Amino acid sequence: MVRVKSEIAKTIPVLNSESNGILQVIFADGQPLESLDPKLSDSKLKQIYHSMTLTRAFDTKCLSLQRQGRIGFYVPCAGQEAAQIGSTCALQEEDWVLPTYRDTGVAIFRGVPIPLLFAHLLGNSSDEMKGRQMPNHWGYKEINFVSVAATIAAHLPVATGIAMGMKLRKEDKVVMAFHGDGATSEGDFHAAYNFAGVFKAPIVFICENNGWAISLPSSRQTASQSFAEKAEAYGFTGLRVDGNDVLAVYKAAREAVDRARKGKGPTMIECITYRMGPHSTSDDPNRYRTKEEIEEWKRKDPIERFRSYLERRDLWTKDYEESISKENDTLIVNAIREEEQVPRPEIRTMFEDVYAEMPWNLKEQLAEEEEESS
Ligand SMILES: Cc1ncc(C[n+]2csc(CCOP(=O)(O)OP(=O)(O)O)c2C)c(N)n1
Ligand SMILES: [Mg+2]
Repeated sequence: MVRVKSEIAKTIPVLNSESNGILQVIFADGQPLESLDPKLSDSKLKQIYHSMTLTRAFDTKCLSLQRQGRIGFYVPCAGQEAAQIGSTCALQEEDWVLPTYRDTGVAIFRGVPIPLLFAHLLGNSSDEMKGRQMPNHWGYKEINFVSVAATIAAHLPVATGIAMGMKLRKEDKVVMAFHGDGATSEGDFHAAYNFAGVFKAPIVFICENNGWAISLPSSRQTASQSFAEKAEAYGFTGLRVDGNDVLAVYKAAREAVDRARKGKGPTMIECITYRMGPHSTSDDPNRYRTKEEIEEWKRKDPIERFRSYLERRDLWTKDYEESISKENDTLIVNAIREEEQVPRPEIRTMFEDVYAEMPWNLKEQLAEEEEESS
């Protein structure tokens, strides 16, 4: 049993006997624990489900596009939709997110249009990153979605800093920062958590414990009993949540976001989930994990669990599934077709946005490049 002792833990009765100290709202058969059900409106529940299915369909398509050589690289998120969307759903529009390369569900739920995601993966001239960022390392300024950092955990001190800034400016906003189990071994993780705790920053850390950091299992990542208890050392609560249960994630995140907004400081939510696919399209997980493990987690698919819950509430039918699946497919197929026609960014964009006034050496290189490509 995990030790959970802080104030927020007392407000959420996480320690029900069936879940072994892990917050769970929807059981495997779709039955909710009535006392914990956040009782979201029908339309919100459907919006969450639709986003989860769109994320899965987009993810599946991207893997196949990479195999066909139509995009160069992709980082899949299948299996983690509940952790990503349940948490993001607790935020308001003006809040900030600092995601990882795997958080496609966060981008989709925050409203990044599918064509823009493809533009980025293709690195075409519609890409807001102008083809300069590694694939999956997107960022969208207008929606307070901070560009993904490839250096694991490097965004966490930045996230805490943003939250501290919000507090100093007396803004009513919250930061949500995502990281993996592997990120907890980085110095930046500890610096970010320490500052967040000391300065009571309005931040919620979402730790997506997906079992693996590339080929290193989370059992080898720490000698602690859980990742959540690391937050306790920094003076704030870490909760363990069934990361494949979208309502459990939402419930914990909602409480944490509300507390942060009220000035009550940070919370960490460890979402226990699973990376169903490879680490990236450059990885072959069959070399380091068993088929049995993969099969076991397939049975805990977060989308299926939520579907059973919706069906019990008469919000899901086969016709509904067919209609959203068709809608998702059409959106995805049209978007990739259109984005593949968009030309590459102009060469000059490679030299822009660093200096207010372009220095002579870059001007020279730019002129050479333009001459060669003309
Ligand atoms: C500072 C740093 N060290 C190592 C790497 C190489 N690397 C890329 S992803 C990764 C694993 C991260 O695992 P985790 O935090 O659990 O996130 P996940 O990939 O499982 O979502 C590593 C070690 C890196 N990008 N940055
Ligand atoms: Mg991981």
